[in-house]
Amino acid sequence: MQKFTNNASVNEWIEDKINLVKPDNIVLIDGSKEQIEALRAEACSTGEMIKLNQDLLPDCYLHRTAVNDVARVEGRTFICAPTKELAGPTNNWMDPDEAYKMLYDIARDSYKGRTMYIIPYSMGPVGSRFSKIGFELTDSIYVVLNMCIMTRVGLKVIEALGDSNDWVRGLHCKCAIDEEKRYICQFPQDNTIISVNSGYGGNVLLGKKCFALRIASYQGWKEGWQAEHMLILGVEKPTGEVEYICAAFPSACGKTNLAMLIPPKAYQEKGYKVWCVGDDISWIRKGEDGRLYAINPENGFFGVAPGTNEKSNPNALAATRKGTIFTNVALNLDNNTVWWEGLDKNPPANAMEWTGKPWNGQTSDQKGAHPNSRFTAPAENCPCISSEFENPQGVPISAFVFGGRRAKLAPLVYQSRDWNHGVFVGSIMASETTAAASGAVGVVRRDPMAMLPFCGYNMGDYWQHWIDIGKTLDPDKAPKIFNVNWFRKDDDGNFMWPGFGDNLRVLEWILDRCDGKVDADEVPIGYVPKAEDINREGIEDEVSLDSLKAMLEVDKGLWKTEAEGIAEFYAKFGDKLPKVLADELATLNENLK
Ligand code: GTP
Ligand code: SPV
Ligand code: MN
Repeated sequence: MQKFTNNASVNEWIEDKINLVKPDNIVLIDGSKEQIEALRAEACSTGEMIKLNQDLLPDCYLHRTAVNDVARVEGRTFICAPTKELAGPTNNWMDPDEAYKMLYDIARDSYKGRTMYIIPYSMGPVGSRFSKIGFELTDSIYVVLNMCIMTRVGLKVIEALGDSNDWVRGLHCKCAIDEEKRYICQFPQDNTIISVNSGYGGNVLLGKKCFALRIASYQGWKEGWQAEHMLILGVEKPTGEVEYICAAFPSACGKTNLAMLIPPKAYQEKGYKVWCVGDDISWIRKGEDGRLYAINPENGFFGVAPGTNEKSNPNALAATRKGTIFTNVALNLDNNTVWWEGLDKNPPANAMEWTGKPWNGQTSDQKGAHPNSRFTAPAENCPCISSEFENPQGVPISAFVFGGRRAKLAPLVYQSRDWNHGVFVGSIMASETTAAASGAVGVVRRDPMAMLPFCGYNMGDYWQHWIDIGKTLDPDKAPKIFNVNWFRKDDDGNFMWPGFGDNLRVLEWILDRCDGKVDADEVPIGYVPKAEDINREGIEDEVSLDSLKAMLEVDKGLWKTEAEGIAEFYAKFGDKLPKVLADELATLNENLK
């Protein structure tokens, strides 16, 4: 047997997969600059990547995926647990034995004429008690280079693993990018992920959604911690004190933007700052002082490109100016840089759109960048990266915030009455779908805790896990739980709230509630702010007090209809629905009478 590492379980598994996929060459990724540079050059020589203008965008590259392979495929994502009930009603399920057989048949011999890259990676700072290790085998240089940005890769990871068997096995095979044979399968009981026939981000960067959410959520359930689809940000107050918030919004609903927000002028002048710890995933555990602590298991940002600009998110834009891989954006042929809708008002006239066809920047029916085009940028590039980003202990969380896209119904912000009611608030989240997953866009669907596509076990058990964690927390130390909606629209279809940096005005209210500094009105769904308590300094003209009142309104009629939808959704869970949540729904109905 070949010795790729000093770990027998690793060597044995890799050997087994080599015999299955039959690569021509095998390369262990050591994370060195030299190796990365050689792989970039190789990818450029085959056309897999395009080297961009190195004066304007040093170490930046463009990659185009197949046109049928531009987003996560939820319909082809499976939780392969021993029983269907373990996966629950919101996941696709396949019997593990059948799944392995089907996947091995697809993967067999698929590396012939190709190279196998072995990627040892850590989710979380190497050596932190929060962190977990994985190995991804892939035949894609694009995957290797993205993993080197998104995770901690290299020999130090192998060293940290030692002879432990606690690591996640990941096999990725590009095969022929056949969408009919595309499968993203998680085997939580086996710590295993197999992904075939895709070359797109969330389907193939196995450390991200497959491991850090689907597998890790299952591990957290078994081991007493949580893996959540949450950003982590720190709000630094004028006193210098920093308070941390975790927020869960569905895909393409504003996590990256909130995590990196620039305070409005009035706040900057007072000395407010916002620090980004993470923009997509949180791993959360109780600390010795009884508070909940969170780390960001990732090492970079796989962010939505369209709409990112100097005004909406200058920090994200700055993060993409070096060492970044762009996927499915437009190429400006005049200066060999990239462009996407919403970057600026000057689409390049001499360009190629995201599929590589010539584009003059004008055609209104054709986009330059795909709506789910992305950048993969190193976290260390971000001007507002938190000094705690590498802290192996994580940061203490003061508030959990849930949210989504709701044109109507959900107020700008409301607070839950207590922990269990907060779990209810998360469980009833619903949001309009986005381009982050293939399928219809703009359809409202239930997306509990923004985890619908990412929960690796029965969502009923997941809710119970939230409730159980709450039982272990002293109410004074438990994060307070809120819900926000930046996307409420007026009758003309315009967003009512300016959003982006101005969202800090809402975070200030949230933190003041955590610190017991501000009052609130009790309404049927929880507590809402008094409109006067949301600071409008600097936006008085844009957002009138009446408009703010309208955004905070709770329409009992609409909520009664919503409660019916919740009951219907809950019914799918049968006796897996925690009694606490059934009781909370009954209370909501009572309050709406
Ligand atoms: P994933 O990476 O898919 O998990 O998404 P994300 O939650 O990080 O989403 P992101 O921050 O990239 O936001 C995606 C879209 O939401 C972009 O089109 C933004 O312009 C838009 N957006 C973000 N914040 C706001 C806001 O406060 N108001 C409005 N109206 N739009 C916003
Ligand atoms: C999401 O869809 O929530 C993402 C992008 O963050 S992906 O990694 O493709 O899942
Ligand atoms: Mn995400």
